[in-house]
Amino acid sequence: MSFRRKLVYTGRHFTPTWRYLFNLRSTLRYRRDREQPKGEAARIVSDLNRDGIAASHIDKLPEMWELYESLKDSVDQMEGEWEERISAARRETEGGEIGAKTFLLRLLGDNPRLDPESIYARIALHPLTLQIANEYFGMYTQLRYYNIWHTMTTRGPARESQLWHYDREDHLILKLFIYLSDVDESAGPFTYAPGTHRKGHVKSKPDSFEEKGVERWTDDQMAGLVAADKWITATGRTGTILFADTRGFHKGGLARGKDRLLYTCLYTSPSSQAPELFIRPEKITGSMDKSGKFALAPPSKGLFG
Ligand SMILES: O=C(O)CCC(=O)C(=O)O
Repeated sequence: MSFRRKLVYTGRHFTPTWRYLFNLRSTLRYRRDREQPKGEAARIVSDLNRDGIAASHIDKLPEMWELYESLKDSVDQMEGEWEERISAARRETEGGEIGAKTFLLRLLGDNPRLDPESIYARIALHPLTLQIANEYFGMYTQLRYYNIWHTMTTRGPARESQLWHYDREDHLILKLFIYLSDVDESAGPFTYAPGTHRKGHVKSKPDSFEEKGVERWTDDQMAGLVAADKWITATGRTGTILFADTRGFHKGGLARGKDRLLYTCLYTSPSSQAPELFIRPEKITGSMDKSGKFALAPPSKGLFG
């Protein structure tokens, strides 16, 4: 890495420069417009700030009931239409190249077309989900992808994101997961080491190993950093809503007994290097509030995003 790239990388990951150099505009605008979250949303933000993860349930967020019902209907229909493809993918789950994540099927494809009117975008851009994301970041955030994940059962050893790791695309990285199936221990629940996010109190990194050039941690290595009885294993019934800052240590998707179905989307700061995983239409149309427009603005290319 050249000296200049190293400097920019450090700036993007050092809180003051990340906020006041790379994301100044979205920080100041958010501070001017901010409305304090209340009730369940405030509780979610507070848990996120402390632990890096917060769980809720759709039953507690009535503002989102209608969208959630539409989401379930769309995904049920898709699962029906995809039956043969799911069976074919199931035969390929074991082995395969590291990186191919053969245990995971993305029902919207790897790069869905960004459609702000689709149920998948409307969930991510809902004023409540965006309020939680923006309040956690303290700035207007951007949406980088959404998808439906069908995680299939596997028998082989844990690999890729089934092993402990952390994401690196930004200083804070917020993922929303909405469970569309009951997720118990046998369905590969998302698992998190609380306090390991950038706002958290755990600042060190245990010894790691490499999986095809990517840094990973075994359970034993992770237990050396955060005791195993403190890990948050996000089991939950259908309708469970999970927000997690995946800059903290996490793993998931090691389903031994039954499949897992969920909706997910990703929010980052405008200056994040995370690639957008959807294909943008030439013009973005649709009725969106200010947070929604910010969330769909093209990623910032330089400073002061
Ligand atoms: O499938 C899971 O639960 C883990 C997901 C994960 O590692 C991620 O979204 O970064």
